[in-house]
Amino acid sequence: MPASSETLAAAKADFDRDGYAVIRGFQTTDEVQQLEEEISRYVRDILPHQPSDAAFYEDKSHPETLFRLSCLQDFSSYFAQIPKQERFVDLSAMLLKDTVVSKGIQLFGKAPRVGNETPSHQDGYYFTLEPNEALTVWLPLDRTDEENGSICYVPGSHKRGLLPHGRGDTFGFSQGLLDYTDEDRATEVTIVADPGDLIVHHSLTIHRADPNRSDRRRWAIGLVYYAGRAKVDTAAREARDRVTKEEWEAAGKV
Ligand SMILES: O=C(O)CCC(=O)C(=O)O
Repeated sequence: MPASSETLAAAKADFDRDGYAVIRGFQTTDEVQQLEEEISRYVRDILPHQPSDAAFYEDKSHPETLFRLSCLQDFSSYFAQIPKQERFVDLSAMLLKDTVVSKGIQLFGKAPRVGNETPSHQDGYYFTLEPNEALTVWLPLDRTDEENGSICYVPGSHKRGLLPHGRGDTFGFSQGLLDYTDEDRATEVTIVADPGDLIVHHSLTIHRADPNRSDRRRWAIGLVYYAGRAKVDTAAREARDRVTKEEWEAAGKV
């Protein structure tokens, strides 16, 4: 069922004030089920023919430790059409007050017991935009809670601008916030969500997630949209790509 105008207005108010919003029951059980089936099909039939950086694992010799499927839109017509769906485009355009450009769709996984932490960061560090106006729509495929690595947000942090990031130890999120303060930790909000819910955050909102300490999987689909007025700062992007590549090479991941 499409979100009501009241729900959308509330999401806009939350997004503007806090830098994130949650819309409960945005997708039906059948839609979530279809996403699940298409991911299974993708992993079974398509992924084996894709470059090695299309998927990342905590331990490559254990496929069940999958934590990222990147650039799904490039390798699958099913996943390519999802970011084009009106409901996601219209929601993103309304939140960013602009036209939006889709920048892809990926899977964020945390496998039971081994799923690593997501260090505190702002997506805008990776996006390198001027102005830094973008968002990520996050669609949980599993219940996410304090035990399996829910996303935690620092409300209002999108108003602080882009903060310094530096090298961390987490492959796939190599750059974390240099100064995640005690106050940030004290004010962070953990989002408990169910499959079908939609979570969305601004590119400057500080967020992080704990490791998965449970026996339950924590998977989510992420869709990124840039505002039409946001332009890529190519020098910053090249510098960021260089840092990432050097780190991956040093870690023996590429
Ligand atoms: O799934 C996660 O743990 C992190 C996702 C994230 O950082 C993002 O969607 O921007």
